[in-house]
Amino acid sequence: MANDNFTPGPEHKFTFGLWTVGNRGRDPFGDAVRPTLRPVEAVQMLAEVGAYGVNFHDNDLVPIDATAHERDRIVSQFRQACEQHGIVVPMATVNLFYDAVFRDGAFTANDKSVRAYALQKTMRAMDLGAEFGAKIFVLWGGREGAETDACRRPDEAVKRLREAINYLCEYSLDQKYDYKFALEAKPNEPRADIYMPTTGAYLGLIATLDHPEMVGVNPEVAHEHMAGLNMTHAVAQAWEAGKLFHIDLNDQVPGRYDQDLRFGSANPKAAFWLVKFLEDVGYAGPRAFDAHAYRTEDYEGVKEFARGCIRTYLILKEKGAQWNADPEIKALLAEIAKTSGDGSGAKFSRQSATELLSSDFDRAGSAARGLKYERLDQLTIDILLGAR
Ligand code: GCO
Ligand code: MN
Ligand code: MN
Repeated sequence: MANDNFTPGPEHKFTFGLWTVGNRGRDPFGDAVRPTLRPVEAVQMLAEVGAYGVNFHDNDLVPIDATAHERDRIVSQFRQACEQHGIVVPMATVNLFYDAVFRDGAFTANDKSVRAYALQKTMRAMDLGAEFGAKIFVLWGGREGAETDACRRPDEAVKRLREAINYLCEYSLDQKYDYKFALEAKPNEPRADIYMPTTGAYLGLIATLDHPEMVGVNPEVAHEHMAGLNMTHAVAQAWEAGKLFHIDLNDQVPGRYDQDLRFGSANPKAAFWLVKFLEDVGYAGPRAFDAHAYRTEDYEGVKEFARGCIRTYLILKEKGAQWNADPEIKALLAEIAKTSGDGSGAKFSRQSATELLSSDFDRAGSAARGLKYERLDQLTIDILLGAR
């Protein structure tokens, strides 16, 4: 491979949340290790590393207790920074997890005044995102869960969640914001259990909403890996359903705390299949990195981290193109294609069922044939390790 020019462009739509490069390394065992990075400084840094856009929670930009006057000043400074550095805001979201008021959940909390406040806060966050032209609104229900199921019947939580999303869809329509909502699942952390633990669970909920066409998903690598699942399969199901409205890229070793590692740094092979899938199908939405730098880093290290996310994506994209063009891989895929058919034979009719029922199959012959997936996978590894 001659090309070492992995330069990001606007066509790649690489974005970072303010909370990602602005993460100060605080964890349950230790305090911040990096000074505060102001939103305007984050925008400058993102431009420097080649990002296309920035995403934010309402309170990443505007403190929860800001006055209207402060809000306006912050918004105008931030807008200026975005314009100056050519950074766009494709996605906005709302923080429904940090403040103590959300300790029992937001849309699913037992206290109806908390549920109403969560709606109000989200509508205001939608107003804020719309001011910056955001068309995607992510909802991550980090606190929508439980430590003990004594607190409420879980089906009541599902009903409350549905009601809230329906309300917010109507608000978006009423305000002509043209938002697409992207629901982000996570199995646990910060709650012991979160109600919508996987992307698949949200896909099930979406079908029951008043405006399913306005709502899709925001799968995150780390969240599917925390549940021990295959991220690419979750993404593929969402894509096939027309529901892949956004994606959060990072990395995570299963069975650990929420690590938010640099994209592709823990499971490069899984990251490869994911990037290859997104590129093969032509996913055109933002590629959002929702990760943060190691706690060992200063802001130079944070830039290394951000550049690394982008670089790994672009390397894997090139590896995917190499995989698709590899003559031996192509020959193996052609062999698979010989017996795979196009699926149309499976359409039911009385006649096709009669024919199928009276068919003879070479069961033993089919079962005896080696499928050569070992060779196919080793070729993949050779490509990934640079031996091909
Ligand atoms: C997490 C989540 C968040 C959300 C963000 C957007 O595990 O903390 O991934 O980073 O993506 O809050 O709503
Ligand atoms: Mn996460
Ligand atoms: Mn996320």
